[in-house]
Amino acid sequence: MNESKLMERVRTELSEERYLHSIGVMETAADLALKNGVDAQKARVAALLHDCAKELSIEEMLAKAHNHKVAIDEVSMWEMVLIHGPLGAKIAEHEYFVEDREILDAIECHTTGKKDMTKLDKIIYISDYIEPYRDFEGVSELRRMAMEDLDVALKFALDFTITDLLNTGRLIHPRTLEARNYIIIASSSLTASL
Ligand code: DGI
Ligand code: FE
Ligand code: FE
Repeated sequence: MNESKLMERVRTELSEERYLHSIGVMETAADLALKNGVDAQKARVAALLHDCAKELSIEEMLAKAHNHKVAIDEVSMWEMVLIHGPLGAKIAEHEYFVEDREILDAIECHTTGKKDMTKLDKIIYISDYIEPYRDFEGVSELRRMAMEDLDVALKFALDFTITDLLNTGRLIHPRTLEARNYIIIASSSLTASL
């Protein structure tokens, strides 16, 4: 499917608000891709589809997860919002016919992150946080960081998520912790080797 077909389809499947969010992520991700030497077209497709599973009902989500053999771990069982990343990747593959593994992987990990994220994974995670419609305290600072250094922005965003999860008493998914630990270790070994 070409980009305008994808946009048309996403528009009919998602609410107006979620569609506008996805377009916002798409523009931000394309910008960050160009700045970081990443294929902007891949970033646009991953961004456009990243939340394609977000508005399914719980019943639909569980049925599709079952059909596509998406394993639901214990934390995701309690925090079902976490399913829309891995399930979204399957829907992008089977319902939007995306074949590119890098795009599917970026959709898959866009909510929690994971260890050893690619530049495209980081761009989608961060763009989801800073797209123009997002409004929270700290968003301008995060936007500035993202324009300068993806890893610094990613660490800030993960800290922000984890702090919020702690403050609201929610479960922290192991992949969220792995993403943060890994980015700190990778950044410091980078500095140490200089
Ligand atoms: O789908 P979006 O709203 O655009 O953004 P998203 O995919 O980043 O999802 C954000 C939600 O995911 C937000 O409510 C926090 C939640 N989240 C992210 N990591 C974790 C988490 N929730 C739990 N319980 N544990 C996590 O580790
Ligand atoms: Fe999402
Ligand atoms: Fe999103």
